[in-house]
Amino acid sequence: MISILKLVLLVIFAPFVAKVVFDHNTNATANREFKFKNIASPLKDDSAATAKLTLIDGDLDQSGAELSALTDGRLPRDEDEPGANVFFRAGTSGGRFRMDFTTPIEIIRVNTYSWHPNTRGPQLYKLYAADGSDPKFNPDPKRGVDPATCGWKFIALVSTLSDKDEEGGQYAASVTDASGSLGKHRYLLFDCYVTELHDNWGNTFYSEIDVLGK
Ligand SMILES: [Ca+2]
Repeated sequence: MISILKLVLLVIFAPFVAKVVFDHNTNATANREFKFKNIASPLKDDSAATAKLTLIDGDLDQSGAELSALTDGRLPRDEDEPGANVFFRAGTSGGRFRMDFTTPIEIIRVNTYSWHPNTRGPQLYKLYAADGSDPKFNPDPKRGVDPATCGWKFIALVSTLSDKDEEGGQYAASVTDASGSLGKHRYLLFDCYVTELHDNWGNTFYSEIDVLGK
């Protein structure tokens, strides 16, 4: 009896921990279809396709694409195609952007795809979500403001970085939850970081973001 109660309490009060997995195609195996061994290729008609993207902080690189390229279902055709990827300006330390579904939706999965032959291939970002109902909700928290203090829920730290030298290629990261749902949210916040500080080329070439709703 006691153990059942304990279990129930554990389930009720268990901290929310999302599951993050990622897949990597080396430069030799990268392909135009973004076909991976364990993660599905990008979709055209997912919930992100009709979402509105807004820059919150940081500067996008002028040689890169507009934020809308992240959700248009179109993929870069080459390993170094700036105009088909979204990335923060060279020499800066990333930034933040928001995805708005207009109305709360049950989110099952968030997939992010990137492609570059070296240090701008891997991904490093924090993912937050919000339904917008918190009276303290700030839709535009700039760097220096912890989104968790203004109505956002921290979902996951996504890092595809490894100790191996081989950094370039295609990456797919996938965020899910063991319960089957990441929750009901209207907004996602992507807080993007550079993958290295050795030079000015650490901002990821993000190619596509897919959001699977219920
Ligand atoms: Ca898509």
